[in-house]
Amino acid sequence: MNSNCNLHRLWYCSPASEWNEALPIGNGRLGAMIFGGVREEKLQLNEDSVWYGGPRERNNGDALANLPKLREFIMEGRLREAEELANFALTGLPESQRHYLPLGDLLLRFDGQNETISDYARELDLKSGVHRVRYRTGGTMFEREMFASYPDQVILVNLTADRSGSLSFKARFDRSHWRYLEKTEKWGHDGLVMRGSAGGEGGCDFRAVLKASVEGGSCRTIGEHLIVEGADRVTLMLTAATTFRHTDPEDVCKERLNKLSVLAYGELLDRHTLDYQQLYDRTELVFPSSGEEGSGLPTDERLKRYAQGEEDNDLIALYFHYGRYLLISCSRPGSLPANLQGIWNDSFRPPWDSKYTININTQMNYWAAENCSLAECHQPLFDHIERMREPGRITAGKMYDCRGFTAHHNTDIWADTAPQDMFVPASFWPMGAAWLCLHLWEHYRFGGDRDFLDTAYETMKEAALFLLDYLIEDGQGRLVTCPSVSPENSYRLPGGETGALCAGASMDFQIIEALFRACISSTGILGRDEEFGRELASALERLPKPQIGRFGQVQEWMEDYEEPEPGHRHISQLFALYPGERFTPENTPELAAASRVTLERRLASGGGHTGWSRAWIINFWARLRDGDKALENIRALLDHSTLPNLFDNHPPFQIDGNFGGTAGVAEMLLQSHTGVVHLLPALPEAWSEGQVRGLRARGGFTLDLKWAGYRVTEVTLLSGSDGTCRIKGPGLELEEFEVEAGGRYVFTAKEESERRPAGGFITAD
Ligand code: FUC
Repeated sequence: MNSNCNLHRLWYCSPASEWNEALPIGNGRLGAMIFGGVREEKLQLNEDSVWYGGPRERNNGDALANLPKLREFIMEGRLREAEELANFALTGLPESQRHYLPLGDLLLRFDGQNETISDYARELDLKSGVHRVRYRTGGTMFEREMFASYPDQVILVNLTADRSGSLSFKARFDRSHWRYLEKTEKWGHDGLVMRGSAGGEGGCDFRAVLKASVEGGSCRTIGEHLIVEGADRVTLMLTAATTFRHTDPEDVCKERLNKLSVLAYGELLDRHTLDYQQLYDRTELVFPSSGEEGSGLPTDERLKRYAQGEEDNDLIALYFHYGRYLLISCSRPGSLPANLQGIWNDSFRPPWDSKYTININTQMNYWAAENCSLAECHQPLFDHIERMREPGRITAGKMYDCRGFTAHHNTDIWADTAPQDMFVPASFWPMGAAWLCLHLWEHYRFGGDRDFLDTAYETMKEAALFLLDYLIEDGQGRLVTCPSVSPENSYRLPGGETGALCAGASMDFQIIEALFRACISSTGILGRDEEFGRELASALERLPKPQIGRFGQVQEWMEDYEEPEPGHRHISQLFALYPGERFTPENTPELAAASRVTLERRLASGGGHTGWSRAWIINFWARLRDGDKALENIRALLDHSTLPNLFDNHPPFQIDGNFGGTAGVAEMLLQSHTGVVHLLPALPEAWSEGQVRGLRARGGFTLDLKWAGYRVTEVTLLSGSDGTCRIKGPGLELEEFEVEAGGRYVFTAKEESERRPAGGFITAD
């Protein structure tokens, strides 16, 4: 194993003793958590479409009739009555959407290996997307290589030993000790099939199929076991499918494995590596080797050291690279989007159903997709938004008598859009679709694909149409959402009544403004629908304006209400700072200053206590150009909210913080939301020198960047389209210049200009 590559490798000196120590592999659709045990290896398996139950129409048929009353209660400040009525009339029927389930486990039992174990190590090599386990026992060195191949849609386990004939083990499937399993049967002398149903009305049937290819020794199947004896080398191929995508998933799995079994392991590995590296290798962050003592230590030790206050910039780079690895592993074209746990879940009743919470969490899962050069991995989210349109139209019409499509704060495998739970602070928020649609717009802004926008615009427009109809006058000429909530916070009225249901939460009009502006820009770019654009523009003028409250903070609601929980984990009123872009230090200095106050207040009252909340805070500080604060919160993320396998810890494990943290690091190094490519906008004191390759900026640009002494020393820009570009950064200010599609532009600092902030750069080509 390569030991000096600690920027791209998680490694440990002992097997995982629990799930949060196991290491993830995945190809978007298939996932496994690998424990690396010696006498028993366990791969806890997932397939993205194994969910309990089928599609349902859950919209509450009493919503519409009660809507006027509900609005009246809210406008009159009768919150208790409003919330009671909302619980009756808006709650989905039934209350909950569907939940995600584990596929099962693959267990390998190595009975003969009872002697002392030495030289144990397990690693996740991010460079190749391969997990390895190695140990010595009885004088023999054993090695396993495991990965999930996207091109071949299989999980591979390759077992070798340095002494011939020494590989013997028994393999079987398990699914919580059979209680949730229909049946495992042998498939010839070298295969097993696990058959089951995910349960619930209309739920999917699933199959997992295993096939062994054995060199030397023997392979046979007895009952539910596959038994290998005295082999030199074994390759296990595993695949799975459900009736979500196939009428006969078993046939699909078997055909796939039969086809692949004629190929050598090396070929399958090469195909995987080629595919994986094409994505992973695009981006790299390197800090100068600072002789940090921790970097040679196993990952869990490093994490502990860092939490105790030691420096370890390489650990931050590793965390950044790992975020990209995780996105590649849980969201690939054709898969479902990354859910609350990406794809990795071992529970039959996972936290929040391991589905899609769309009042921050699913969006955060994709914050690193564009700027970290993984735009393809964004595609499953776009497919899902498309699938939400029809259910979302029904929800919009039936619950609110509105055109367009809407979704509340959750969705599931079936793209359900009706409210989730009977939990007022979260459930009755009709903004989920609108926020998701901004991801379509961002994808266009980064990549510049006009054909994509041509299609995406229709979806964005439908989300905007809903809002045009949903907005009501507040009595002062303003257009407000009602009912709504500011996710998932509550407020206190001057009379003392506390509630969450409201009219015109700040986040709502920030999202609406962003969506309407995106639609208006799109009509210009596409040259169509100008009339609709004008309609949106006039509605925009009537939206409430952001307000600054009595503490100097950005108001979360239209009134400066008292907050019963000032350290709340959601910081929705700063949507316009990030991921929105309406608040910037340059264009809205007062609102930027008020954003700072808002953050400080949240943090002073215990905010940032969940992983994703902390990750959001990193991005906020980056947008406020405060690198030291951003880094302070990266430390807090790794210290309080990161598990031994570097998974984000809500607690429990929830993957959003990994992606939010990764996006935050990128946001510290490059920003492009103001129309300028801004290099090193939030560089902390501890990062005086470094280099990053393959970050993307809006406008179709990809950048490589080196800096030293806190100043940009070299920047290479690749342009994906014809147009113009402006770049600025410490020690660098470039006037707008013309770029061509495919053009590569290099700017290097002149030796003597190192202390000069502007103009000291020459164009190399
Ligand atoms: C939102 C958050 C919770 C959690 C859940 C999945 O409701 O407020 O903290 O992340 O989603």
